[in-house]
Amino acid sequence: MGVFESAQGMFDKGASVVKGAVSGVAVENQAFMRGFIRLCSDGWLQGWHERNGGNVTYRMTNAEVDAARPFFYDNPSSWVAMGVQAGNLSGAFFVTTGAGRYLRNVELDPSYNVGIVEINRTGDAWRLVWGLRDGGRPTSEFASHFMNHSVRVEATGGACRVLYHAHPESVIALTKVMPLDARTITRALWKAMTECVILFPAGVGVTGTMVPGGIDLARATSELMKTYEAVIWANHGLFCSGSDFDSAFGLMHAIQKAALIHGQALMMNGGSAEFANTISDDDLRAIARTYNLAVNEAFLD
Ligand code: 2HA
Ligand code: ZN
Repeated sequence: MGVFESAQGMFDKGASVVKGAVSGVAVENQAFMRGFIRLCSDGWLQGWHERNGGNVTYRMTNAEVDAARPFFYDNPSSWVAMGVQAGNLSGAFFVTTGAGRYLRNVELDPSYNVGIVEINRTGDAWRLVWGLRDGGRPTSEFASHFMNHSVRVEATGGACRVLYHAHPESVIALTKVMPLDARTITRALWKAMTECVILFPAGVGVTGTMVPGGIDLARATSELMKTYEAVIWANHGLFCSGSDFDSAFGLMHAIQKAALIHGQALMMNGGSAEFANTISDDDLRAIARTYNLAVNEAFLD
């Protein structure tokens, strides 16, 4: 099929709004949205998204905005103040999951469960330009995502585009039994398997138990995200960043797996973390040297 797909064809593929004179590939079929949808489905299949648990945001490129713009609403929503401000995200466009909507359902009906929001010039309000049909709003954690995009854009020279929050059970379980400090938890995760220090050499940040969707959680996370690519929310879940969907999903997957291994080893070992065979600090240093990693030295003995 050529560039001018028939209106019926677009509906068959799940397109939301087919405007009279619009041409081009429906938003649902554009590569960035397919990547977003796949991450949601993969997270659901991992078991990390009970009910409406978890949320995802993606900062679009200018070319992606241009390709999606013909499908934007003729009348966007009015501006909604976020209560937080970030000058470096002025005019940005984000794909976001919807408050109260289920990641499990994203694949079935993207334009109901996912939206595109535009950020205003002052960087303190959003408006809906696509999707989240029937009165949807961005995720309850949008202020958190927004502040953290601002921090990660700064920390990565603009490379970070994806923030992904999930409820991976082994990570949550670890926060019930371990001291809630980044050094202790990072060391346990690094020592779970040799890949971990390669995947998150800066380590993982940790917050205490906080109100979900609250501004305090947003602020605490964004302070930690200046240093870490991922932050564990005690008794809640994990917040990961990445330059693309694969890296954000991969980081979530790796940290969850490391937490699972650590928890299983503890159980097999009668609750003791004195394992017969572990990864020593010298092993971690050797990996860091070999792979030229900027490992967080403060977390090594
Ligand atoms: O989106 O996971 O933290 C629902 C949540 C809130
Ligand atoms: Zn959550």
